Amino acid sequence: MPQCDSASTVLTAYADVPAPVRGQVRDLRIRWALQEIDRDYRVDLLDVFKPRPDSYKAWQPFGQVPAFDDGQHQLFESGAILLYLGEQDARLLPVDPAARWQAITWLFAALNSVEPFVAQIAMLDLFQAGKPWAAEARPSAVKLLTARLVDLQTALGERDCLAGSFSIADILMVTVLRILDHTPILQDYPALAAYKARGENRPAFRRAHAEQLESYASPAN
Ligand SMILES: N[C@@H](CCC(=O)N[C@@H](CS)C(=O)NCC(=O)O)C(=O)O
Repeated sequence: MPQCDSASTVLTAYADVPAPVRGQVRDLRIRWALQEIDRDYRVDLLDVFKPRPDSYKAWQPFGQVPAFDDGQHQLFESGAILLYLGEQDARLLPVDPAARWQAITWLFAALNSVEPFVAQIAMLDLFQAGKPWAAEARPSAVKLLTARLVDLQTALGERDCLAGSFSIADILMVTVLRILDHTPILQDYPALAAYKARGENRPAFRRAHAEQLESYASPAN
């Protein structure tokens, strides 16, 4: 298994998180990429419920996870870490310039054009649940998201992957779409649901997902 206590590649994650966000925390993106290329890594676990120390903020300025260190570079931001890993392995980022730039373009699209709309729904449903204004804001958030999902489904068309072959763009887009798992929204987008399922059925995703869940201190409920 790539997760290995003596590995020189280090990733940060949380020691425990509340049930609704298990399997969603963004260290999953990096675990998945590392599993795809069979690279050993170890995980530094942080307490999500405690303020992160200044020493950690010198590495990840916002105190979030994931952060990454391979002994050469200390990085943060899941997209940047994926891009860095992609630069090192054609299984994550094609070498052909046209396909490579398509993948990089879609990586940014997942982060900038889709994730904010998806994350807004999770914010309203999971993190602000019960607030009257959250219920009021939801229909307009769904409307904005709908426009993005319609266009994303059209752009994906009949393709299996966003940029020719599987790449870091798919790791990002699939993990972004998974943020909607607590809702039935993707049922209205069968091609996107099938695309997400293809990603989740990859052996590397399954291993990464299992390792993330196994790392949590308290049992799932
Ligand atoms: N843009 C960052 C977002 C990282 C992020 O939102 N991390 C969450 C976990 S998925 C976190 O650490 N949240 C706790 C906090 O913000 O204090 C990335 O993609 O790496």
